[in-house]
Amino acid sequence: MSAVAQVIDVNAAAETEQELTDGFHLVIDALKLNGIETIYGVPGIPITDLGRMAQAEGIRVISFRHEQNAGNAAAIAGFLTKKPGICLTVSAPGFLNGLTALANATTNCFPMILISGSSEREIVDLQQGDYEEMDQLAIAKPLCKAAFRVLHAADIGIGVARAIRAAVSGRPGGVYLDLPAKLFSQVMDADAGAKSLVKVIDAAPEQIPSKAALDRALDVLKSAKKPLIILGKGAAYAQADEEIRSFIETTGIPFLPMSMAKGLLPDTHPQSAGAARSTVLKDSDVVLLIGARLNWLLSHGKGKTWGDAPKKFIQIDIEPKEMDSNVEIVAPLVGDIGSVVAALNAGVSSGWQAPPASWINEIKARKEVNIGKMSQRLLKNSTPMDFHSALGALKQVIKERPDAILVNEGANTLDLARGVIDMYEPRKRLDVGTWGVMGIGMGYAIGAAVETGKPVLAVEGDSAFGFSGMEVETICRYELPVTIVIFNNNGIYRGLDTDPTGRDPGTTVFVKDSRYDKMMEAFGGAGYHVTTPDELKKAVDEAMNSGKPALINAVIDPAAGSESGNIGSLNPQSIVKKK
Ligand code: ADP
Ligand code: TPW
Ligand code: MG
Repeated sequence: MSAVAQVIDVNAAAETEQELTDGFHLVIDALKLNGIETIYGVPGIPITDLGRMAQAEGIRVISFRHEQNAGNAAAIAGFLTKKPGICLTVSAPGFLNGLTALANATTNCFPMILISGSSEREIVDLQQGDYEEMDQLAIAKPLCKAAFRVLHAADIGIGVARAIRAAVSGRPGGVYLDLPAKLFSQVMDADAGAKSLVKVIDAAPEQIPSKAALDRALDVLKSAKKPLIILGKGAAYAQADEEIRSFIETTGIPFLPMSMAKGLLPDTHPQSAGAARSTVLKDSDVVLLIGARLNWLLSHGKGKTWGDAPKKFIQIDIEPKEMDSNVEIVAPLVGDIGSVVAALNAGVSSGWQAPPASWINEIKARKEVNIGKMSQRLLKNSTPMDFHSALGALKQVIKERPDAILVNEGANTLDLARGVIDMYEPRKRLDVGTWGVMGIGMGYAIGAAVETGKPVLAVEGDSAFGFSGMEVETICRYELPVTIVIFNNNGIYRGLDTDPTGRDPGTTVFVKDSRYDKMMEAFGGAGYHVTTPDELKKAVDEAMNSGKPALINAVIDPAAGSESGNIGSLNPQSIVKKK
């Protein structure tokens, strides 16, 4: 062989031996490098193989029946773990189905990343009608914290890193990552590919306010005669449980948990003002907000709910723009809750004066009256059950199983369960959040079961359940320890509406006496049909002891609920009466 021929031969061998990687593998490697263990999604062009390969590479891939539920699972994974939950969808319609969950995550300050495959850029941008054509990046942008598109395999590492950092740093939220179909089969040298990956260092850096800001806050708090601490879901998210408990117990200040902050300290804690909510909002003089916004859920910090007495607000939040958003914040503490509360703890460690006894006693007296009234209603054994008698049974369930995760949605089913069921541990109550959105139920239940391995009890209005009900198949397929209780009152709020013309069913009612338990049975799970509190308690216990998927259809008096639960006053009223 000539020398020249020999050289060519060697080069050819080197070329075939050169290791290659491609877009598929780089996306998976980038996620794995950053500790992502689970992907929630729905397969299809162009991401079917991405899901398959991710599964083969050891990532857990949970396939749903609808992207919104996969997105909700990812969002709640973010809330529970402080790592972004990943939702993977196909282009246009799949992307849009996931987008509601992304927007909801952003609104609730949960970190998640929606990764969607997309169509040919050249065709999309010329609007030539590609398969599932849509300018997804442009549509996602206003609905999330950040949106990125990766066009070159060599940029996948950077793209994934930016998405992760954007989701969890500062105020957490949703991020969109657009991956065009062509990217997945782009090939590059494996070594260069590996070098292009980025491990995100210190994704959510500690942020500590100045000494001046801390002193200012402590001075205001010290001046209070009737102090109150409000804990929001940001406080639950922060996982600063011990610091928060220590601050509250050292200062002796009463606390009021927002819905998803319940359990940060037990609802049965002597300092809990949960059962005296209206009194403490009205009568307090200094309010310390920890990871709670003064939005509609707190009547924007003003008006009748807050009474006439002058009030001073101190606020701990990672987002500077949150300060003064609704009322003046006299002592802003911009920083991460863990660091800020630790710094406050250092400031109150010696010689802190407990709040005046008159304030503590006022709250105690109000609590006793309200708890007394409530316990009467919980014990009622009426047939059909009303919400309270059914909830009496579930209150007992959570008392006996404080580590179970409670998912809750509906109107009456939500508002009454929130008030009745005491929570004992942090991040165990997951619900409709800032938007009051229906449809989070099964997604949150699946996400919570997958991320924590804990039993999940989903307490669902019959309407609320319908928004994500098909995922009972997913729950059965992955054999998740999820027990669903449907409060079946034949409809939305109540089951009694009629069409005044007599033509159709009323707008808020469903098929009477439906048997949701049969849906679960269709996929191999256990179904129960119960009509009394005792039967309900027994069925839930049996289901939760089994650790297997179960659905309990709990018959509730269709006349028991009120329009929109606790927020009926938000309904606009018509003043024109048609004959
Ligand atoms: P809730 O609905 O329970 O009242 P919100 O969702 O209104 O709670 O408020 C949560 C707040 O917590 C948001 O303003 C968010 O910026 C803030 N937050 C989230 N995580 C942290 C954190 N680690 N440190 C400080 N603030 C945080
Ligand atoms: C995405 C409006 C608020 S509550 C609710 C609806 C439809 C259902 C209430 O009926 P349910 O509960 O669940 O049976 P109960 O116990 O009172 O009978 N679409 C979305 N979100 C919301 N919030 C609505 C509609 C709504
Ligand atoms: Mg209902």
